[in-house]
Amino acid sequence: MSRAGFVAVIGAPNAGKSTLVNRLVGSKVSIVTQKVQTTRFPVRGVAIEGDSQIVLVDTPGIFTPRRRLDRAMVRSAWAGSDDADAVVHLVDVHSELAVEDGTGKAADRRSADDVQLIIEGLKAAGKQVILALNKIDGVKRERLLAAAKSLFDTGVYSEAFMISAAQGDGVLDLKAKLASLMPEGEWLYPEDQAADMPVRLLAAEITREKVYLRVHEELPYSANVETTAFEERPDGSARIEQTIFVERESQRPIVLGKGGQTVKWIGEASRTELCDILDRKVHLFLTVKVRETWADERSTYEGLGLDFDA
Ligand SMILES: Nc1nc2c(ncn2[C@@H]2O[C@H](COP(=O)(O)OP(=O)(O)OP(=O)(O)O)[C@@H](O)[C@H]2O)c(=O)[nH]1
Ligand SMILES: [Mg+2]
Repeated sequence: MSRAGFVAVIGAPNAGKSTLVNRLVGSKVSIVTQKVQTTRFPVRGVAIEGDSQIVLVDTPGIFTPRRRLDRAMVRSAWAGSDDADAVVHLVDVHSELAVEDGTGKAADRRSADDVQLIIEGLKAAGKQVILALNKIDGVKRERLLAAAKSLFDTGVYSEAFMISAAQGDGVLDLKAKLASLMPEGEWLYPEDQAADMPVRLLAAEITREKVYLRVHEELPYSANVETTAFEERPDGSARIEQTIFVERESQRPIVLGKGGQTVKWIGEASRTELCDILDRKVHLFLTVKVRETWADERSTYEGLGLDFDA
């Protein structure tokens, strides 16, 4: 009998959720950067293990929201976990241990606080989920066990795994467990389908990833990418037009770079990856615009499938 179901991967921003989903699926379905709050809306990826089809739902990080977009992202992450057959709470063990040692930076402390916020949320919901300690690479085993124990003692976890999403350690064990938790039933996607995102949105995500990779220091948080035109050309190539929106006039020159060099790099990196993913020649045209209110416009949320009024 075949099995199929949904697994939500939740966690603090930057825990490695998207990295894990990509690893489980075996191809890139969700963008990854070193910046917190990279994933903005639930992203599905499909993994297969024996007779089981596991639809992974990569979710935005859960944190204390301040702005409208934060609220919508966090709401969508919790909603993703409500609808799932199993939930994995991914925790960045580096940050947990750094905070314990007193060597943690502000980002580590924020991460540890967000982990507590999630544990409180799980308690309130009366939920038990799977704990996965991530980024075990370079951490001593005794320390991992101690970190796992203190989290496990909160009572919100049914079991614990130790993994490195980036390097793959422990991921197959986790995958086997998830497969066994899927309810019996017909597969939800064709066997050869790994991702489920409209192509215009996918193209925008790839470019947003390159923006973050290139200018994450200078651009705190606030860029959006929209695909404004996607045209299949008679020669089989695709012509894509996109706009990168920033919130401040001062951010435009950052994204453009000297003589347009930065945006050129972003366009070239995105185009190369899009050629690969779409398996065709791609012509990509980028424009950088200032739109102070993009994060407060209903259309932005509709485009991402997020709740404007969350
Ligand atoms: N050392 C180490 N780094 C990792 C591991 N997994 C992920 N990372 C890194 O952690 C950073 C964040 O990874 P993401 O997968 O984007 O994290 P996320 O949880 O999806 O982040 P948000 O979408 O912002 O919530 C990236 O720089 C990854 O390369 C791991 O197992 N070990
Ligand atoms: Mg992510």
